[in-house]
Amino acid sequence: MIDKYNFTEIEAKWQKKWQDADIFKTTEDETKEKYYVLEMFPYPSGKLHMGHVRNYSIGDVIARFKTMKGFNVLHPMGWDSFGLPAENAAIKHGAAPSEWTWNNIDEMRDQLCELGLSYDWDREVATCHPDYYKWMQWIFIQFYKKGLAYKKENPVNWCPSCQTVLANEQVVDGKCERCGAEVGKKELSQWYFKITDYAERLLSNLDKLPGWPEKVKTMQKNWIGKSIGAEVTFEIEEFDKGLDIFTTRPDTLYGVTYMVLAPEHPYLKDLVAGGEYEEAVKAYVDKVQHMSDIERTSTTNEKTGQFIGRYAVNPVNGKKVPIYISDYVLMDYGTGAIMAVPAHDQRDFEFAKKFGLDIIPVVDTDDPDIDVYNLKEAFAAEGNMINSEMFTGMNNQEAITKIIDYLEEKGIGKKSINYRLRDWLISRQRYWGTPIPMIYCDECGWVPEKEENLPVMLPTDVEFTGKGESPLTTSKTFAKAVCPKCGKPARREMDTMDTFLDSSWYFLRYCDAQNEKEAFNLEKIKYWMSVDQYIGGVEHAILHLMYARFFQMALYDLGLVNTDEPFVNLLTQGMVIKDGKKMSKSIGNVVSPAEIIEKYGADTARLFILFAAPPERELDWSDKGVEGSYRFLNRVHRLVYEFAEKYQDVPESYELKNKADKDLAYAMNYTIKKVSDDVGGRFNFNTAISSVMELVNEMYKYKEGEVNPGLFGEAVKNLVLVLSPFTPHICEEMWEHLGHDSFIYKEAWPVCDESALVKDTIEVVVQINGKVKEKMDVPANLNKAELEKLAMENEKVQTLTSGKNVVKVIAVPGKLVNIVVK
Ligand code: ANZ
Ligand code: ZN
Repeated sequence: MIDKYNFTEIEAKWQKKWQDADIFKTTEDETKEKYYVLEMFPYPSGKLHMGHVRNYSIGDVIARFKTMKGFNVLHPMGWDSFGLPAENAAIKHGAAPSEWTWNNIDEMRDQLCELGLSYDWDREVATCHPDYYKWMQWIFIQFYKKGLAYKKENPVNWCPSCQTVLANEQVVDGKCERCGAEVGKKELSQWYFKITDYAERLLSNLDKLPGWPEKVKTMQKNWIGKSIGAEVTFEIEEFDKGLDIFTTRPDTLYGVTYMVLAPEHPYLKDLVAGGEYEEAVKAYVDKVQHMSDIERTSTTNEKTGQFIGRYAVNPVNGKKVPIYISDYVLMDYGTGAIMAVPAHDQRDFEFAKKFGLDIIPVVDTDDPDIDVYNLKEAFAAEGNMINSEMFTGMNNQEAITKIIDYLEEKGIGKKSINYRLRDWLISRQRYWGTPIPMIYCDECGWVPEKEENLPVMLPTDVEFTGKGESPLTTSKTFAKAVCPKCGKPARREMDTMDTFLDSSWYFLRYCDAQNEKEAFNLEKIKYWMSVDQYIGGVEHAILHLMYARFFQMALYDLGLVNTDEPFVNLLTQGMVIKDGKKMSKSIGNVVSPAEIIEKYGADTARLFILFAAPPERELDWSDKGVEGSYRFLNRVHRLVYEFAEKYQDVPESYELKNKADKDLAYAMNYTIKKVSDDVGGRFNFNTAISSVMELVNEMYKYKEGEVNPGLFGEAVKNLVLVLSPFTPHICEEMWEHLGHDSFIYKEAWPVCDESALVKDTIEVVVQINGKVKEKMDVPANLNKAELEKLAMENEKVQTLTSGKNVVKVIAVPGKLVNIVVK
């Protein structure tokens, strides 16, 4: 009797067996080559979504495949479990953030197990666990001691009605997400990491990452935003300080017609004090204060600004130019002041048009459609210098270097490099995060907590009202501390860390997750790092990956790890969409993993997700596709069970007796090769699965004829083996049914017999004057002359060429013969 494919039973059975036998546990083994495959760990929201299923299915296939290939595979999972949602739940439902979080973790862990994922759960980490955040605090202190952490005043989002600090994501259209009040700014002293010290290395190291998608590297490059240019000092009339500006176009110095300061520029107050423009300037500054940088730098807004009643002097030609303030100049880039060249910068062009300022071209072009003395928009391309004294006539690129040399010689400017990358603001006025382990003493200032006192525990005697600076301030016990330096009473830092810190080193902790003495042991890091394959959503292409790279570099410089890049290869999986749209509650097109697993089983869900699209592309959810995957697994199951019933005592060795045998041997070996290449190479799981489907078709065809049990048994065995990384439960079940008492997960990956792939005969086409006229099956190993002879003897060819003059015959063995006739 043929058993029905009962996925519910099979999947529960194997998940339990795997767990009981602890088969996914990994330890360092110097005799084996290691392979570290990692999926981005989830935030424990409580429910798995299809994006997770896709991400983890991809990782699981790779992990299982590499294991079968003989690698010592590290495949861990954990929880990015600090963050705002837990705190919001506490405010809304009164549940303690820790309780809410741990319940969610338990639920999500169960869901991951139901997918049959091969994680070594002994290495599980949760960033909200004191065993983890203790070491987070320890790392913070190492960074602090190295001068990588500092405190500085910075404006934060402040809701005047809730009396609370808001995260950027809590500000919606400038209003408080909770109460709808207009959000303002408040100056708070905040902690920063000096990621800018690493700007150049974060940029140049990208060249060492050939295994990363180009688009991700480009996004990182743009985020770092390196600009090479010059700093030039302009004198201000009747003012004792020079005005430094940053420009990427020193070649345009002779085209400067005005200057612009950021409204926050430190000179501004003194420049306007007591003057006739003081009031107007103040009013403008007030207006800009409420705008975000995005609004300020928007290219679609009409330009605004205010003359400040002052003039600067161009250091190269002594020309006097007016000074303005405008929102399009930002204080925290370059020097917060610019020289404006309307002829060659579009923003300056629009500003000059609006305020009736001069436009002086200094770069000309051969383009007949552009008249630089009568521009419709700024001319930003290359060209030859005009109106620029001794630099006139040069190519402008050449002029850039020449002018910088000149500025340096005269002592009025110098070469300068700027990065868009800002220092990382890491403090949050939140409860559910890692406490920053710093103590403020009136005598000693900021002092790190003693390492033996770590972790600085999150207190539980706090209130969640949604009001006030941070729930931590409501604790009666937390603030009180003793200065680690002088022993006097002192107070603790009330801010917690940005959760991006937690996720910047979790991959290191996985290498040594249970270490109670260190964050991680260097020897273990040396064995496992770097991560060979990292997999996650492209939404993390900038921040998470940048921060993790920064941590790795800083830890490397501290001698704590042995590589300065954490992830050798990166795969960014595409989104799961339905009906052409991103799955979302508001559209109502969400398909829940639990539903699919209940109806079809985890193997079907995995197979569909891996088959429906290459991993980097979008995946269009299709109920039909799921149904198809389910039918395919049933078809495999039937085939295997029928074989096991019909043929017992199958011989180990066999001979290929006829064409059908040879064809099946070919199909089997071809599939082994194809799946090995597709999974081992560029992760083309979809084409790998197609080739398994073709093999199944071949096997159904084959069993209708004369069956060679040894060969067929071999095909059945290999079919189950190559399918097992994709659909592990059903494959374990079939493997057991075939009489094996081992886990298929521990089996060796099958090897392709290349000799079976050599076909005895091969098809070649015959062309006459370049047009295909005939196809012939010929022995595969023919040489040119033999092939030509066979073609000319072919009956159809003879008819077609009869009476004509054969001018030339070109024979390409294995492919074609072209006969040229007149
Ligand atoms: C004169 C000039 C002429 C400029 C020209 C450009 C074109 P990137 O490439 O992004 O680094 N700039 C400098 N500091 C600024 C600030 N704080 N806020 C807004 N704009 C600022 O851009 C550098 C250019 O942006 C600089 O070169 C400066 O304008 C402007 F034909 O100087 B340029
Ligand atoms: Zn002290």
